[in-house]
Amino acid sequence: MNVGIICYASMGGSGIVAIELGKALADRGHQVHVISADQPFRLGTFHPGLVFHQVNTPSYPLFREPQYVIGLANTVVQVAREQGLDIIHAHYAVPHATAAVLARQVLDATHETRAPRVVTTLHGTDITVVGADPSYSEIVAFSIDQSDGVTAVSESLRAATCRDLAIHHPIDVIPNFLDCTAYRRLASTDLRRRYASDETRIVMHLSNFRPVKRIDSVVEVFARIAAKVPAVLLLAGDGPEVPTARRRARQLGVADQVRLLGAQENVLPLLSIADLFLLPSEQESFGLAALEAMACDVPVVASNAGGLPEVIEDGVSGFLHPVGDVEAMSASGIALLTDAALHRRVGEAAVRVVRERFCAERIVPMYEAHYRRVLAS
Ligand code: GMT
Repeated sequence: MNVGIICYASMGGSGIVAIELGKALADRGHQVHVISADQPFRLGTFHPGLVFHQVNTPSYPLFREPQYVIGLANTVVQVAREQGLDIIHAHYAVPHATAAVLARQVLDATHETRAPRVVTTLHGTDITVVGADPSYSEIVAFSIDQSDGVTAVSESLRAATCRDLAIHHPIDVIPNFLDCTAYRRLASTDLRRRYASDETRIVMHLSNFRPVKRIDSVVEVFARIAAKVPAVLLLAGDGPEVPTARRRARQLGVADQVRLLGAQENVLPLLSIADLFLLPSEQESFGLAALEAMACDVPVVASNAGGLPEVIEDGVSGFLHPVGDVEAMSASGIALLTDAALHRRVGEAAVRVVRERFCAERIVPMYEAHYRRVLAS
């Protein structure tokens, strides 16, 4: 198949999933055209079968705002015509589903070729935060309903979409995935020594530092852990809540034990030196960062929000606690860092879950089957 993938270039799970799907589809013999405002995060170097098309949004003195939806839909029309796309796959509904539906309408109207079918994958905040906002909800709901196929990354997100946006279109749940041949704990003693002595435990958090991630809870849980166990906190990623992390670490007297690493393209070496991963988010439709940690044998302590219980089984492959319950989260963290048998058992269960349920070879065929169903309809 010839697939156009629309995604965000910025840091965030939806872009990562879109690019990993593009690479996996290309490896399976499909032609893949990635359409984005910029070279997406983690696209990396040349990948056979995968071509990147940049969206232009020319400015004009009259406009105070960039006309991104028009530029994106226009690029999709051009790529679809030149490349004969079968599928336009929009990752993150806002505004990608809208641009994809508009592009299909343009191609339908001109009758030059069979217009491609539109598949929209819902990732989380495109529904729960942005899409459900009354300023956008009518157009977001319309664009999802007008898609030929709709997928969501968890059952929880599927339910939230039907509830919050009154979507009528059937939604297939296709979970996020990892390239399990690459995602495994690396031997990285030298890197570990850079951050921690032999007795010091490494606690990690990785995100785009948005308010939904509850960065204050990350630092509060860490401070409670550090009061009992020698530990450092590695914070990877970037976003508006970075100053919150700095401020809270200073207030709690743990600033010297917190390292801000900034945006990182390759997180595998970092996850490979971690002993514990914290994800106390307010909302999380899936929690790709937790899955990445689990694949690297790192036990996760998270909130039981959204789709996280579909990824982590509480007490078996990680620990889940109510949003904001920093006391319970730190107790689980301390237990994991002081009980080697528990740490081993949870880490092994986490790796097993990833390998049994969330590897590319299991999930990518679900997308291919979804595309085939949509093309046949
Ligand atoms: O966390 C974000 O705000 C970014 C957002 C995105 O666009 O990448 O993340 C969402 O999509 C990821 C990939 O499907 C999921 O793993 C994240 O759980 C989800 N984030 C939220 O629901 C908050």
